[in-house]
Amino acid sequence: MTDRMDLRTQDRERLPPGQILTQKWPVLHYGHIPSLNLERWTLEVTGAVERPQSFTWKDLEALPTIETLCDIHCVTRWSRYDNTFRGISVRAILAQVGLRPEAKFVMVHAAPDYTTNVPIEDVDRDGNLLATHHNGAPLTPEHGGPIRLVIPHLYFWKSAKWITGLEFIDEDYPGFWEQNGYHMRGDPWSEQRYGRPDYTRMRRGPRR
Ligand SMILES: Nc1nc2c(c(=O)[nH]1)N[C@H]1C(S)=C(S)[C@@H](COP(=O)(O)O)O[C@H]1N2
Ligand SMILES: [Mo]
Repeated sequence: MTDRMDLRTQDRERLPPGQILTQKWPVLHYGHIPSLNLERWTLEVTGAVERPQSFTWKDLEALPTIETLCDIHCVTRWSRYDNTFRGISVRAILAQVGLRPEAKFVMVHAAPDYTTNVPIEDVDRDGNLLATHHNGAPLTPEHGGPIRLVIPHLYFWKSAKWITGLEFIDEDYPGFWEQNGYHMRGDPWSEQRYGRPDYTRMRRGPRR
């Protein structure tokens, strides 16, 4: 039938190489599900910024909210279409703190003890958000509720659940999965799944 053929043609362009489509939304993370209390939770924005700030939940509520409709792609090969995330625009946070020229990479910090590194160009993009809602409902704890990062154009391990900080750095350092062999950038369209083996030996100094 034409409908089916259309769908297959569409899929070929929509599904990145090596991915398999799923209707469900798998839950994936390392360690336990933390419970973040938004009364006490803060987003620590540190490093190469003009105005480092510890954002409370109230501070973030004053910033613009955006909605992003996107497909998500996990490095373990599942993809899920048509996710509408709603939350605080990452660019609004960047505008608030002011990037310094030496801010070339971001180390994303999350509970419980998760990190992931992302190049600044991949962070400073319109669709990126600190999501609080998915398809109209508050994010459930297993999917990163009450607040997670969403960087839709990269593999989903870069989208840290239970986010607690953005640290702007001048040099790239591997985060949690990157130290364990995952790619430093993670573009699904060019299948940047794994990085160089010697990333596993890279270690960084103390948090600034
Ligand atoms: N804090 C935290 N965030 C995390 C992870 C994690 O272990 N801890 N895992 C990542 C990985 S590998 C994936 S694929 C996605 C999964 O998100 P989901 O469970 O909502 O599908 O979360 C990412 N964010
Ligand atoms: Mo993942």
